[in-house]
Amino acid sequence: MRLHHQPRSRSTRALWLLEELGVPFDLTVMSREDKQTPEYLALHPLGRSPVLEEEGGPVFESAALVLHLADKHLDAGLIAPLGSHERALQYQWCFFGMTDIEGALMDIARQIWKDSGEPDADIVERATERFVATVGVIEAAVGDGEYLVGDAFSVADIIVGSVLGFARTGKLTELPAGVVPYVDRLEARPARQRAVAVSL
Ligand SMILES: N[C@@H](CCC(=O)N[C@@H](CS)C(=O)NCC(=O)O)C(=O)O
Repeated sequence: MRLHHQPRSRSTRALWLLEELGVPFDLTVMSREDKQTPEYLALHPLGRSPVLEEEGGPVFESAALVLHLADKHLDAGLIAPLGSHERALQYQWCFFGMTDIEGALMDIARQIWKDSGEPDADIVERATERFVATVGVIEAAVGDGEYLVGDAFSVADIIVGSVLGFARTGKLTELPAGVVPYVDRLEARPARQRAVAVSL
């Protein structure tokens, strides 16, 4: 099994999960340019990171990889039993993270990181409002606990934590104060730190 990883990209999520599992894997560390080679485009037709190469062939989409790898190692306890309510909640937060939260952040990023012209302030303001509303939902769900689902760290925290972390590392918008302890707790995990330490 080989993970194709570009540092500081969404593939860090999959690498974080692998580090949490502590299973053996091969790692290819790529630059942005490496993703446009014919060899890599054969693995991901749009040249994006991550890609996981496994026995049956390549798989892409960071959240799919996180869920799939956790499924392959159920004994690690990072994903709840199939069909359980906890598993449903983990899916809920993973999809919420990948669509509502990341969608709002990407709208901001597309304005702030524009190649030319000024960011559209209305788009940034509306997307920021959407982001803050989604963060309120996460804050309420974590409440006085430490994690999103039950009292255990899971795939839901990897996806939501990495998306919220992107607001900070991408300097997109201030993280609302109430969610900072949750994000800090996740980012302090040794597995996460090992994943972000990988560079080209
Ligand atoms: N929804 C996909 C998005 C993948 C994606 O867009 N990855 C970015 C890096 S974060 C990428 O490779 N963009 C193309 C590029 O950098 O040239 C996922 O979560 O895996």
